[in-house]
Amino acid sequence: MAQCFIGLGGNTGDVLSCFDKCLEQLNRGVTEVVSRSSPYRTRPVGHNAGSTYCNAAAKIRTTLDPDRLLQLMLAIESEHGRSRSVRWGPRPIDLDLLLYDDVCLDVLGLHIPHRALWYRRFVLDPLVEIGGDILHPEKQMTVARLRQRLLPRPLIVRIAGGSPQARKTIIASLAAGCAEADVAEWHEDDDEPALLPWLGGQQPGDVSPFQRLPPVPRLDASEAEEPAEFLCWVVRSALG
Ligand code: PH2
Ligand code: MG
Ligand code: MG
Repeated sequence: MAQCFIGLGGNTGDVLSCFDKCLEQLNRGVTEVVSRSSPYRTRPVGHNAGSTYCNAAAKIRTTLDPDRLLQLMLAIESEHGRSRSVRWGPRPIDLDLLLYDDVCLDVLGLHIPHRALWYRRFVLDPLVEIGGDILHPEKQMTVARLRQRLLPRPLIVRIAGGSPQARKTIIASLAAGCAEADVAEWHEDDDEPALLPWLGGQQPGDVSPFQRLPPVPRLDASEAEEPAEFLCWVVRSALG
């Protein structure tokens, strides 16, 4: 039996009763719900995100492999009216596979642990309630510690990689959009920031400089279509 954690979120309709129904459906046959967090009202993240969200987390046990479990979760989501027309749009239910034992998997459509779990307060707050001592297998930190490192204000954000001009632009736009964050360029001898977004840039044949940054708090923004916008939502999700 694998031990997994899933994140639940939603902001349309009767979200709490939808959580109940989804968890009932996940508590049958090959999957068992072991515990669940209380619901949290959270600030919507994303410019299409709509009104206040409700988020929660659940611990489950299953004999399904990660792919099958994800298929089951997607089937339950669509049964409850989830459509995927607007990225980050309002939704009755979003079920995210956060952790599956200590599996690290990065294939098309399936990223375990969930890529954003380590810096999103709307994921970490409920997760810590039911599994604070669980170790994030990639970051090698407990989820309680991952959450705690986001609490000091201002939130320290340092920008690495990219051109000096790209860094300048990003810093200005983050400083304007996120008042509770202290955003500046990264210098190697700085104290560890809360978030260290990397804007890309690689010498041919070199080990990626990104790989040389510490696993926490590095964050690869080099493939974002709109890095300034992407990072603005990242920082807001870390502020909570
Ligand atoms: N999920 C999103 C986008 N924005 N905001 C909050 N507060 N909670 C969420 O679960 C959430 C969100 C996309 O999955
Ligand atoms: Mg999802
Ligand atoms: Mg989600």
